[in-house]
Amino acid sequence: MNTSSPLIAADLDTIYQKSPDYPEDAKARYRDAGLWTDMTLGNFLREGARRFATRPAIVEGGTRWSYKALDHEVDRLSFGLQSLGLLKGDRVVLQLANRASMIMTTLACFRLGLLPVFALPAHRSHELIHFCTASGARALITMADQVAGQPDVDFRALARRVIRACPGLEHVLIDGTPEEFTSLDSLYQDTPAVADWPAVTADELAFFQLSGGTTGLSKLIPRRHQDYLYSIRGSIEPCGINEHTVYLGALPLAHNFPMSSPGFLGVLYAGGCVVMAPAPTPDHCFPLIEAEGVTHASLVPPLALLWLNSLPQYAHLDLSSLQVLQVGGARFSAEAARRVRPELGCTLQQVFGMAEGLVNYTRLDDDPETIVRTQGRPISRLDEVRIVDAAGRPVPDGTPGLLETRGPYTIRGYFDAPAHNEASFTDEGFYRTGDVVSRTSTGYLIVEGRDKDQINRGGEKISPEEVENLLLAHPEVHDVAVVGMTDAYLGERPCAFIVPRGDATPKAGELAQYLKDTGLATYKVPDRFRIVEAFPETRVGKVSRKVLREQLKDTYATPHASA
Ligand code: OOB
Repeated sequence: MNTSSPLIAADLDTIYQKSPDYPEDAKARYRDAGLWTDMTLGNFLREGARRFATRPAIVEGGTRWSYKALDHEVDRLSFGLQSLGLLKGDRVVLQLANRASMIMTTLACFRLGLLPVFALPAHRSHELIHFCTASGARALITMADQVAGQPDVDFRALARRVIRACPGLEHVLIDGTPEEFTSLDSLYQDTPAVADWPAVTADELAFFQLSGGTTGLSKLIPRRHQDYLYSIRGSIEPCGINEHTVYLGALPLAHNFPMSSPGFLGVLYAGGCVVMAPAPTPDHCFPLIEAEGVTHASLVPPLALLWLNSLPQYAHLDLSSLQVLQVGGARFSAEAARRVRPELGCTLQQVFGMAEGLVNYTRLDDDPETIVRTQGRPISRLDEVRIVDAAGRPVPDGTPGLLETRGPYTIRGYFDAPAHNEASFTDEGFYRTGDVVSRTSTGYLIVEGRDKDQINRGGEKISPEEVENLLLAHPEVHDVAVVGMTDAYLGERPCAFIVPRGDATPKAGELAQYLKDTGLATYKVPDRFRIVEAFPETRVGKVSRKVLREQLKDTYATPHASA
């Protein structure tokens, strides 16, 4: 690739060197099979603007954008981003709420070849600093409190903290009142800053998503146009998406699930309409379902339960337009899954996916038991799924084993992480998901558990090591182990076992506050702290997390932190 143009980021070659690519034979296979095409994430909307011209693309509150209008707004914002001097290949950390501006900014970045790093609204300065540093970002696009829907968080104050820690950051753009920063709104311009836009091709990098993290900080996941677009196109049919689809954007749109499974990108690809929900709770979502005739929504299991349990209070609303409720991100119990059809009156679609690639769906016409009991089957016939024992030998159907996968939209390595990639990918390029699954005789996967050091808090992933490292720096903490405790609502919550330093008596509330003050996202802060004298050990002298988890079993019902 020739990157020596003044329109292209000077360090783009280095970014490519650090982003593992598919081997040539695999590329040829995916292209020859017609899965990968020349289309890019920046130009599919051009075609949409022609085909679906005046049909609604986005609804936010009382405002509607047609496909043509959306395409035009994306152009205008692209001109503005370019006028800042941002170049193809520059990394831009995006942290935006579920608003039209999130979609427009994402598509403008794709169009210009800027590489967004998709942060979540739940992230705080600890995470943002890592994303900016690890990616070498030139810009951070975040929001003012009044548009974030999180009144207790000052995102501009977070941005100030990030700037102090990241000297390479040149621009902070704010959706909403900018204070000393640049307003995102002011960048919608009618004239191009530069006559020629850099060409972006389908084999190039498109953006970075974030791994749930098992070893400390999240890894950046490099995604390219052709593989990501395939995962989007491949989702349309199994999810029953078409130009009549009205999709509720309820989960944070920066996450892979509501972005591409089929997510807002899949819905826009197919000519449907994306309705922005300011929050995923029934009070926001149920009236929107009725008012906009929402046909599809996606949720994590705790929210699906909340929706089901809230139905009696909303009996006056007509939710009958809802055809499909997708649930994924964490295990949805068969018991809850069984309630969806009779209570909500729509088809449940279980979604078992990962930001690294592989996505499994139950199909809409599957028999009810398959929908309730399994987490679906892969999108593609070229998705390779291996279920193996600890020695790497395949296990028979019905036997739980470790899931390894390779395919047309599963990455071959994390960004800038050679040592971690050695452990996370096999020599043949299979991604070791760390999920323990079994396969039915019909090829459907059932998630049985996990063999990775991660806590899944209702779909939000937490790396114990990241939290432990922060707690170890606390003056009253000698040693720490963070483990997941079972929780009826969230599936799991983090609990920190603490061995105090000397005679210190650290308090739960203070430790939780300490973590928040470091800028850690609140969902990662343990719900419970337990002070212990020493940790149980395994036979080889390591902390036995299994024994710690067992110690918690009798107490997990109490949701608040206690010492
Ligand atoms: C999705 O992506 P990530 O990257 O936040 O998390 C992936 C991990 C999986 O490896 C698995 O451990 C867990 O989340 N997971 C599930 C699940 N869906 C994801 N565990 C049990 N049952 C499920 N249905 O979470 C994600 C990405 C795209 C689509 C859907 C979910």
